[in-house]
Amino acid sequence: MSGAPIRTTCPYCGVGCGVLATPDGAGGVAIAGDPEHPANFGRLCSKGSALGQTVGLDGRLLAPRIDGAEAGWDTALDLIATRIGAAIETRGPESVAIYGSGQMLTEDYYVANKLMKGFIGAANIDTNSRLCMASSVAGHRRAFGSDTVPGTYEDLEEADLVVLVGSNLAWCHPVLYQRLAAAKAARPALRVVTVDPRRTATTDLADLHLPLRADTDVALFNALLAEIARRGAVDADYLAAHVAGFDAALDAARATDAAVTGLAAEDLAAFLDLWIGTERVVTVYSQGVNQSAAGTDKVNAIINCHLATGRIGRPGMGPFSVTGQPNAMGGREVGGLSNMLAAHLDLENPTHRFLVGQFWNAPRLAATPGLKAVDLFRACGRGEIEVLWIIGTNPVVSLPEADAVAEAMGRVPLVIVSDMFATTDTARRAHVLLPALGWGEKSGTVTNSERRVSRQRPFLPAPGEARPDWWALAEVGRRLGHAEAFAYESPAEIFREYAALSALAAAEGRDFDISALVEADYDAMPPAQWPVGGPARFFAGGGFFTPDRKGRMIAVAQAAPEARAPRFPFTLNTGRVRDQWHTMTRTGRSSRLGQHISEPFAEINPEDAGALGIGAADLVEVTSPHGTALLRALVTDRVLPGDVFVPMHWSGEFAARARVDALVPAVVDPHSGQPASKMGRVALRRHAAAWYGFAVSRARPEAATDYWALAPTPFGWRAELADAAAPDDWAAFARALFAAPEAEVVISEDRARGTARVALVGEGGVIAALFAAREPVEVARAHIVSAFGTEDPPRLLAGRPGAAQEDRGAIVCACFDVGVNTITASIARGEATSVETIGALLRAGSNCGSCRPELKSLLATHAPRVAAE
Ligand SMILES: Nc1nc2c(c(=O)[nH]1)N[C@H]1C(S)=C(S)[C@@H](COP(=O)(O)OP(=O)(O)OC[C@H]3O[C@@H](n4cnc5c(=O)[nH]c(N)nc54)[C@H](O)[C@@H]3O)O[C@H]1N2
Ligand SMILES: Nc1nc2c(c(=O)[nH]1)N[C@H]1C(S)=C(S)[C@@H](COP(=O)(O)OP(=O)(O)OC[C@H]3O[C@@H](n4cnc5c(=O)[nH]c(N)nc54)[C@H](O)[C@@H]3O)O[C@H]1N2
Ligand code: SF4
Ligand SMILES: [Mo]
Repeated sequence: MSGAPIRTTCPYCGVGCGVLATPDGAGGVAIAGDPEHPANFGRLCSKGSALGQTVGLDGRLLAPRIDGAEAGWDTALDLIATRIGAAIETRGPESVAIYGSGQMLTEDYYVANKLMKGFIGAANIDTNSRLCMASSVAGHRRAFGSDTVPGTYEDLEEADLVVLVGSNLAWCHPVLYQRLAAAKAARPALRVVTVDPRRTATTDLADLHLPLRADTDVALFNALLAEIARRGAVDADYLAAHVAGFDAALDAARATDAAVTGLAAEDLAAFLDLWIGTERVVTVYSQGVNQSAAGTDKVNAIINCHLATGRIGRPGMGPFSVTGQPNAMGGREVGGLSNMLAAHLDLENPTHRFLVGQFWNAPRLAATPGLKAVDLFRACGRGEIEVLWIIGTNPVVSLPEADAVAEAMGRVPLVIVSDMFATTDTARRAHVLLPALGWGEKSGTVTNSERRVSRQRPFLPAPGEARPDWWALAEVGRRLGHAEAFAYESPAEIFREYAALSALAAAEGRDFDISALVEADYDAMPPAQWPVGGPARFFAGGGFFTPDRKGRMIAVAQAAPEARAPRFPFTLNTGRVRDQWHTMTRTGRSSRLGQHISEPFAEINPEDAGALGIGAADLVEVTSPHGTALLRALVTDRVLPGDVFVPMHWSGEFAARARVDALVPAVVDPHSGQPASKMGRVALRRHAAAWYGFAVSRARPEAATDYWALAPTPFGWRAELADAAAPDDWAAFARALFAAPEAEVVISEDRARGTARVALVGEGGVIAALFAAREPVEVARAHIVSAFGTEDPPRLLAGRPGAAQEDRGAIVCACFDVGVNTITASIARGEATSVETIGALLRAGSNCGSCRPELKSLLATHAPRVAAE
């Protein structure tokens, strides 16, 4: 397969960018943005641009395994079906559970949902979207009567004010951010406000940043609603015709004191003026809103303001929940959550149940909602689940109280994991491993944040025995005796069945309708926004999906701030970095992406760091009642005093103790069941190690030190290390670390100063190098990474570039490998004076543009002082 580019869709974030993939015929692929896709019009971010680096077969699971031994598909599927059958027989259908993912394609999801809810007969299927979108779903359903996203991406460009609440759009939805940045550049009157306790890369675009105290968003938007009413800014006609619940919502809003937000009075006033005074306003929200015990209330507090002003469903106006995963939206549509049926039909609604049951010809359609993710794993821990099938998600890393989750899995007699890799923290705990097709191999559809259904098309052959998830699910369905219901031969057949079901849903007055696609040529199907053939936006003229067709304002109260427990005085905020995707099973393999941030870290305010004696580059132990993590301290005033921010990405595959969800308590929102992933309570302590190290190697090091973190480089690996006791014999230590007992050793050691530099030489030159010291090691890491493999041992061990070379520093631009030192030097010389000149001179930021916010902040901090100053 090589030649013409294949049109497909990016497998990362919910922006859902179109990708042109041109296979080279040797397993590789050239990647470009699809200029015709309406989500990105040709743009891609750093992760999308690096997709070619993540499709290799290195480390792939290529055959089913039972208890660690390779097995044929038949054996594995027979075993699964037999055990599910027996579980249903002996302990009832509720003893079987599926835990899926917004990274499954719609067709996979449809079959999983049908199998579980229709044929196994319990609704114990939930997905990682519970950790992600559940509060938005619950908020939408309360306000709109359905899980409807009213607006489109164009609204961000057409608005006069875009408010980003709990959203780091620059790093998490980079192409949407770029569309917004471009719109603002073209029309500077467009205002941007960020609402986030942290200053992020996104804040650079903002005219106003509101660093509110964690979890006080309800108070902020209640203050806005009260002020809307006070200034007479309500849309009385819209309210009278289309909205119920105004009075109660306003009473609740008036009872709230905005002081808990901790915002400066003038910032709050500026925000109220801007929002109330700007008709075209879009309020975008993401995990700072959803991932909270008050997530659903936050969503409704925001929607209330849009309903009260009638600013919804018109160009440039409306609340806008951006989705995280490539198919978070598709999963919601297809009934991936344990309390929904397919096609936005409700599990609680007897008419809807009847329709779906009849359509599927299902022998025992589930009658009650199933367990939500956190409860599902608690049930595992209580020994109530016999068979657990995990598909496309890594709960041992991503669920709160993650150590308890790992333990709970140990109580399940049969754990099946479908993944592309056998080495994930979750896969390592499976009894049966099923090899799944990955991006580029699998075929189906995904829906993005603006309700646009796009095709993921295959351009690589299925490797080994890997199969699509829908196929494995359907095979189990057939083996359970439902041959006809699961007789699918292709994703196209599944999609057609689903599209036909959506016609029934639409006839019932539901919003979701893709029935126009029943006859579509599946392979050629262009991106289509739903309702297909209908208007692009919802609710400008009312028409909500409630019994009286009115939208609902909901009375929401700000919870009183929790007293800080003296033992755990810090608030643990968690989230994402630019170049990693979740638990790093794919992006963790890309050397391009691994160089932006190569280590797990904790952002700590300088005030707190000072009080605790934590210096820059120290290691810090973060402890909660549930677990501990060991991380690099990043001392920065980007976080408020009392807060600490830790990325969610680093797993047991890439670091010793950095799974932050081991620390996060399993507190959930009462309406949505979504965990409060950003508001744990922790203690911080400086970790004193006897030595620290930096290493590069060809093969993956076998680190067993207290602290280690690994990242790939173009020639192998880089590692950060630290331990409580320094080895007596560095040469022996290095040989063990790099599993090279025979290697020749070049060493330079200063016992008095406690430094050691070791190079191991094997076949073809240097195979590894270690730099150790009593303090966090100061060597030019980017230089060592690029010199490794080309320099002789003494020059490599010198640890810094020769006079003729420069040390690029940490990589900022992943596309062209441009380091921070190169950029700041050019700025300091007065050559690079803008993001554009940096692009022209150094190329940085001129391809995908994901680093442009960072370039902007470098320009702000490194611009040369004018002599007269
Ligand atoms: N690079 C990258 N991009 C991704 C992903 C990835 O793994 N990597 N994952 C995708 C997925 S699945 C998702 S869900 C999205 C998530 O996208 P985002 O929600 O934008 O990302 P997060 O970093 O989780 O959190 C956003 C912000 O919420 C802030 N926050 C924390 N507490 C509060 C609060 O109480 N109030 C407010 N207002 N803000 C708060 C945090 O400081 C953080 O900056 O990203 C998607 N895109
Ligand atoms: N503390 C904290 N925790 C969080 C969050 C947070 O902000 N803070 N965010 C939460 C959110 S929003 C999310 S979405 C979750 C994400 O958390 P996870 O879903 O656990 O993260 P991923 O790394 O995306 O895991 C996906 C797995 O599926 C595999 N995979 C990818 N595609 C396929 C496929 O087609 N088929 C199969 N069978 N496998 C596939 C990948 O190799 C990987 O192992 O984390 C949540 N956890
Ligand atoms: S913004 Fe980046 S990660 Fe998201 S879909 Fe587009 S290319 Fe993929
Ligand atoms: Mo997510």
